[in-house]
Amino acid sequence: MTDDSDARFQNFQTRWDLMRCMIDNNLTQYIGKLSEDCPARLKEAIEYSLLAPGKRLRPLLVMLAAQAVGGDAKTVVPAACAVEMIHCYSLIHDDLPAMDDDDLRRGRPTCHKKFDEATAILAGDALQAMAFQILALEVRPGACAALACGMLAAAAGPEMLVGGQMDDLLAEKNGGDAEMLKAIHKRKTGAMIEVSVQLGALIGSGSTQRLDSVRQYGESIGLAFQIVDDILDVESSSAAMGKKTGKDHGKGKLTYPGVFGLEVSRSRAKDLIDTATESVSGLGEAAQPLIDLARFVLDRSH
Ligand code: GRG
Repeated sequence: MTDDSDARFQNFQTRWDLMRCMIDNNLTQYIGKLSEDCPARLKEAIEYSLLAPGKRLRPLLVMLAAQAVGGDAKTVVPAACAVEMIHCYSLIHDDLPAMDDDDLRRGRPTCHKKFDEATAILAGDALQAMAFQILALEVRPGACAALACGMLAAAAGPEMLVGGQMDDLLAEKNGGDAEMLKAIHKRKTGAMIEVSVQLGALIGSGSTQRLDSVRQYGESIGLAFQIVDDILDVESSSAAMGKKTGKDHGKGKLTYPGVFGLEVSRSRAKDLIDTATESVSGLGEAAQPLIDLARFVLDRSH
């Protein structure tokens, strides 16, 4: 890296840390607002999983996309929290014995290990409902809130996140080809990343006009993120990732390195990051943090 890009990356890291802090404070407040009607054990499980040290990549995307279209990142914090809640619910449910059966998440015992399976299922269910409540009540104007709810529901629903997860589980048993692999990645991982930037652009600009300018970016980094995740599962350690690694191959999971090999996977991830970068270059300086984030997705080690 040159001195200039080094300094820019430092700035980007600082901006990410500040935004992560803002998100964590708001997530803490949402949990704090739950009344005594929410059983203490459920609240504890929600707090345990939601405030665990995740990267907060999707909330960051919501906030940076808002800024890229000329909006104020603070106005999209509720939507950023809603997206993190859906993401967190999906991780809790994915870790259950009926799905990926994992013991470790974000460097800690998974929710069902710390509590029990029923509590983990309910914590995930609760987080999903909380996300839509926040969008419906805190995004203004009401028409924008309705559109945001519809977009998040579509990304998290049976055709995208849930459908991608279903096909992922089926492919473990029945196998699949390159087309199936891409369709799983697009829905299981890509959809939530794509909707994050779209919500940021929608709520940040107050209109649907800028959605297309960030949609291609979201789609490209969503796919790149999953390819890099597959590569890290082969190359990284559990300590660095905060979750068990090296298990995709053993479980017969359909992965990019498994289908295309590591070399092709690395080169495909790089091409996608280049496409993401080009797709927002027309937005000018305001989109530079999105470009820096795309670089992080490619070079990340966890
Ligand atoms: C249960 C409906 C349902 C869906 C589960 C999220 C998911 C779908 C599966 C998790 C397994 C996995 C490896 C998914 C692909 C990549 C991914 C989403 C990784 C986790 O996201 P990060 O790295 O996690 O952003 P943190 O903890 O940093 O938030």
